[in-house]
Amino acid sequence: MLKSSDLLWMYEKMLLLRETEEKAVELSFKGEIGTLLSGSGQEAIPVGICKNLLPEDHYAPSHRGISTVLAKGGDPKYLFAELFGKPAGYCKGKGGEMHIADFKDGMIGMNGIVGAAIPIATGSAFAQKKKNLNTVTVCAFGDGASNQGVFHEALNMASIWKLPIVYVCENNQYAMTTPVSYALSVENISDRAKSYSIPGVTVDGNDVLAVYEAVHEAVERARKGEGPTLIECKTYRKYGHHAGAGNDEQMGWGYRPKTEEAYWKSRDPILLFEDYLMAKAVLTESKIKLVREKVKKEIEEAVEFARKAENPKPEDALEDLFA
Ligand SMILES: Cc1ncc(C[n+]2csc(CCOP(=O)(O)OP(=O)(O)O)c2C)c(N)n1
Repeated sequence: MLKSSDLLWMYEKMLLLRETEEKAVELSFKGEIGTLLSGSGQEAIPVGICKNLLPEDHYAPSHRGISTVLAKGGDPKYLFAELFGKPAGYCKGKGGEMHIADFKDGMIGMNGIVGAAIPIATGSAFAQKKKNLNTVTVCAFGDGASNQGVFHEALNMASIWKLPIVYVCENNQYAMTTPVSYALSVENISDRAKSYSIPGVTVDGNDVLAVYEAVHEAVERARKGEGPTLIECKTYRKYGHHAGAGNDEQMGWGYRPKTEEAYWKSRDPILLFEDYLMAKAVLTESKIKLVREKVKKEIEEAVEFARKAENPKPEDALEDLFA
């Protein structure tokens, strides 16, 4: 049972993630950072996931949503430093927006190759089981990634070995410009769980509490040694495939019906949660204002930290390389 303090933690985290995504889009338009794949609009998923995780649990987010690092306990200062390509960043500025890892917080890494995090996360769960750690790994990926071969191989292996892993599909309805309705052989991505004899569930990915509850059950199952679960979260990305400079509109890609965009805009996960918390008297108008201001300030300070951080040295360019 979640307490008011838990609900407020989730609300503030969602705002922190949103503010980060929106700030990154703004910086990209200004040319201060490069183009990015934004997870704005999908915040309920990483927050619903991470509320269930301990610091020592592992989380492998998808390539979309730089801000997911913050849900697992990351610091916006080092995140923005990474986006600015500065040595103070999580990966010394060499990972950039799609390859952030923060092992200290159990963030085992984003991945620019669609689906590639799925076997990596499965390996993490295998190690956790072999070492009897009683920890779990959560792996998030898109609908497109669930059509990759590694998805099927990994789920099969995780099932036969009863690995402590939760697969979370962030079904935002499109893989670049391909609608999921075209690319999927089954009605729901969670239907695929049947083939691997594991539980599969579809939830409203814009409802942070629905995500939290589904992941809660799956994490408990994993900790008890009962193996993996596949959770599909139906959601929508606020922007096109690319956000900021070089976005889909600038590329001339128009593929999402305006009525569809308007429908999902009306189901913004933060506003839905705000309405719920107001109805439960956990939030008030004045508290909302305070939290929003606090989060904005934290992000402004993080951006300032990143701007002022030392630039990389040319002689360090070849460090950290291996082949
Ligand atoms: C193996 C591979 N193929 C193609 C790409 C190009 N690509 C980058 S993101 C993307 C779409 C991925 O869609 P999905 O898995 O649904 O995630 P979403 O971006 O919608 O969150 C593609 C095809 C890639 N990065 N890696």
